[in-house]
Amino acid sequence: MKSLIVIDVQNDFLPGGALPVPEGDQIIPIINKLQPFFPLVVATQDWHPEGHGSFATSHPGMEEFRTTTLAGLEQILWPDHCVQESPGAALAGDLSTKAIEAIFRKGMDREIDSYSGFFDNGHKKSTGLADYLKGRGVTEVYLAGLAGDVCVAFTALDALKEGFQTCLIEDATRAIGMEEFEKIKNRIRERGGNIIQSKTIG
Ligand code: VGL
Ligand code: ZN
Repeated sequence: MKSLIVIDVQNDFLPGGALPVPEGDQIIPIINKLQPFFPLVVATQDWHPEGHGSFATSHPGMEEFRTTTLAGLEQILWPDHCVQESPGAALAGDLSTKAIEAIFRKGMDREIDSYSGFFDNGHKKSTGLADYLKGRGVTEVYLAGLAGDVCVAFTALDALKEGFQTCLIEDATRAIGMEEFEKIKNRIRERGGNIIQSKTIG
């Protein structure tokens, strides 16, 4: 049984948002069209408290997009984004949500970032997504959303670790950094994942 996981399709990641992914809005009609082909659709939502440790503004003197250490891990410092209950944290208005059965939130711990929909970046705390999918009989996951090189890719790598057959739908994602995206797509392939196009689904 297969599931579509829609990752972080939130206003702050769209053009005009706080942490815009170039062309991020272009994936929304594709994701809407894909949903009817899946017996289960779930979503994730980046959901940070104000003053989250991944925000550059939480590190006086540090600039956005520079790297520091958080919870002992390398951490890119982002603009403030997806603050809990802010309009930027809401799912994109054009995203069809009728078929989304559950939404898994992440990034709520100030002290550690959470790119994957399954675990925080230190792999300490689970969101429950893997158990939920397994409980629903899912064996294959298809990934779409934002950003391709960050949360979508980290979710793909964790899905493989959790034993799911994993397909990243390339035209249903956009990346922040194109070089990073190429590298991490190769890592996903090396670990047994597939990079596919939406036209092959249905
Ligand atoms: C994301 C950077 C920071 C994402 C979330 O959803 O890809 N990227 N937080
Ligand atoms: Zn975030």
